[in-house]
Amino acid sequence: MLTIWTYDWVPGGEDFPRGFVRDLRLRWACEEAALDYQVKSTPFDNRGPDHFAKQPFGQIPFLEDDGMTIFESGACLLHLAKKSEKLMPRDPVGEAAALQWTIAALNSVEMVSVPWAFLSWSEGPDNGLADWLEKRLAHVEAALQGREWIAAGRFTVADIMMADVLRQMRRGDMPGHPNIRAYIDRACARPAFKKAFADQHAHFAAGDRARRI
Ligand SMILES: N[C@@H](CCC(=O)N[C@@H](CS)C(=O)NCC(=O)O)C(=O)O
Repeated sequence: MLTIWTYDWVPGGEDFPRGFVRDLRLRWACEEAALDYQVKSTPFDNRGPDHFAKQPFGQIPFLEDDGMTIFESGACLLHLAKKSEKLMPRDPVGEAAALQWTIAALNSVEMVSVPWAFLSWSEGPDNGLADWLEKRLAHVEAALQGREWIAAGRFTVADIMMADVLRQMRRGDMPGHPNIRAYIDRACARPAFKKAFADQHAHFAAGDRARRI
């Protein structure tokens, strides 16, 4: 049995960060691959040594599998991808394509989009990183031209990562990037995404109730 670890509760409303907390990536992958998993909680407020022993930054998600623990959502997704061909093609070309796009989502898009999002809160969307972000999005937009999914001609773990990184920006209808907008919509229409999304909301709603007691 796999165990996905997330916080017991997160602040904020229904729109954010709930539905965007990164345990969703792991839930989504397990749902896509029909892997047997459970979700456990670690305190959001008081992050103790047990938490830091498993995630040295005191963040979530992390994953337990058969006595071992792994952190970083990208590492967790690639670990899960080893378990199912549904997440990662087994031919070398398809596997390399899925691998490179999973890392590109993290290291070429999210490395810009997360700092841009943080700056957006204080300076608005047209902040000092907007040009850099636009350049990265333009390349993703071009890569998606004529493609349903980002790698290997089929849905893979790279789509979980790329679609989630892109949707995290919450840029409305993604002006100027119709391929990205349609790609996010396609990904979020998948039953596995919907289940993961609903389950995450239910998890944090239970956290709300527990705090009221
Ligand atoms: N690079 C990490 C980022 C994890 C991350 O940002 N987790 C957020 C929740 S989505 C978190 O724990 N935030 C609280 C904090 O940073 O203290 C990953 O992909 O797993």
